Amino acid sequence: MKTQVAIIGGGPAGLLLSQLLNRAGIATVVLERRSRAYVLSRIRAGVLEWGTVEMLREAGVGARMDREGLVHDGCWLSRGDAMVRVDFKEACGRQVMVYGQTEVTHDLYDAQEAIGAVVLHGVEDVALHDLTGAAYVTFTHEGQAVRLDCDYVAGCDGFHGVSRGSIPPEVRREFEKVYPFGWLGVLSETPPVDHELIYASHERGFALASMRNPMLSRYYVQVPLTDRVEDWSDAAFWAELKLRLPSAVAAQLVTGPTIEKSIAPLRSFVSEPMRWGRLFLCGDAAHIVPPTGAKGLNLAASDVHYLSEAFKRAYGKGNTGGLESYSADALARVWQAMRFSWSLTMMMHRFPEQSDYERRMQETELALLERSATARRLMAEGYTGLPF
Ligand code: FAS
Ligand code: PHB
Repeated sequence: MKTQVAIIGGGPAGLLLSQLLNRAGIATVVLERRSRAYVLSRIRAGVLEWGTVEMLREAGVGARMDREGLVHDGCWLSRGDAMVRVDFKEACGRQVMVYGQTEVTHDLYDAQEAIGAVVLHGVEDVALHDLTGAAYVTFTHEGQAVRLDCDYVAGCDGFHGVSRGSIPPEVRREFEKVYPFGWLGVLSETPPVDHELIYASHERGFALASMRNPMLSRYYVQVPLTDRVEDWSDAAFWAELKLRLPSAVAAQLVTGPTIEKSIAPLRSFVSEPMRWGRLFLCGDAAHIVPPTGAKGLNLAASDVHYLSEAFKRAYGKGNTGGLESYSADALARVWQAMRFSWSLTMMMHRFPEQSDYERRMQETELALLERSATARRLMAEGYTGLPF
């Protein structure tokens, strides 16, 4: 096989890149290990920065999002019964869209099918070759060994993919912080407890009240890393969530059977550079953020913004400047999102070893948000996403 850009991974990053490049007349082949159904079964992000919203519209996949998505002007942060609202629109003139990653991926798959993009599922043994020369990819598909010659490779295969590891260890520099807790998340077909998100810090630990639509709620509670999903009955989850939400909010909580329950560990991770020869890393293949700042999916879109623009310049105008500066351009925005996600995680969670002084600092951070329009603006800019 031969193509212009080989894309490893059919998650949000790979599919969005494929959609944008094909609409610009650039040929791609997407190689995805799992089935489409498996990819769509994963419950992940829920909040889109406005830059991501505009990219999806530009990619021709914004129609259902605009019909079914929920535009939010702000969110709440609480500590015990104290609540502070951050009004994004008032603070920085921007909003966010609540629309699940599952739906985004669904829309991307449908759009890719409609334009006849090449997306291969059930691909195995992907290997990247000669990345500083005439790059090519080998893989197995439907029992056949295949070689795919290409001009470039986009590594969109997530944290556990093969792309990052194809960059020699002596070239790579990795930065990591692992948090001493995870998030237990549930989906329930119940009305959300509030029409906006509530990030709750509490002596017992962090909790988050989110949603997917007016009859589908998404809730999380911070749990020790040793906890397993089977340790948590629905009743235990609802009881713990109520203890951590402000009491006036907890009194409004509509509980019900959970239809999904999972535990995700929290880490901050960046691998530099995001380019090596003809390989360009995008999304979770290059970086991981704790979900506190709702940045994971949005950073994947951010990388795709820079890389798709760079490919368009290279193929359209013969100008490879964007490809040369891709790693620096993408990382500048990645590190800003890393800082935001890390700072919100440090502010809102209960750390096992933290001192009374550190807990006071957390309380004071929240009090500063209440007192200072400047602090709220910084929070609003970080949450709604800095301009590309
Ligand atoms: P993805 O991991 O989504 O996609 C990579 C794709 O590559 C996968 O489909 C995989 O099957 C495929 N692949 C891997 N190895 C391959 C190989 N060798 N060959 C071929 N294909 C291969 N973000 C938020 O903003 N908010 C959240 O609440 C949130 N919750 C999360 C919960 C969990 C459990 C996880 C794991 C992540 C969560 N995230 C969240 C982050 C998540 O949304 C990612 O940022 C987002 O999926 C990134 O998209 P991609 O970079 O496309 O990576
Ligand atoms: C979600 O709805 O899944 C969600 C929302 C905001 C976050 C994390 C997860 O910060």
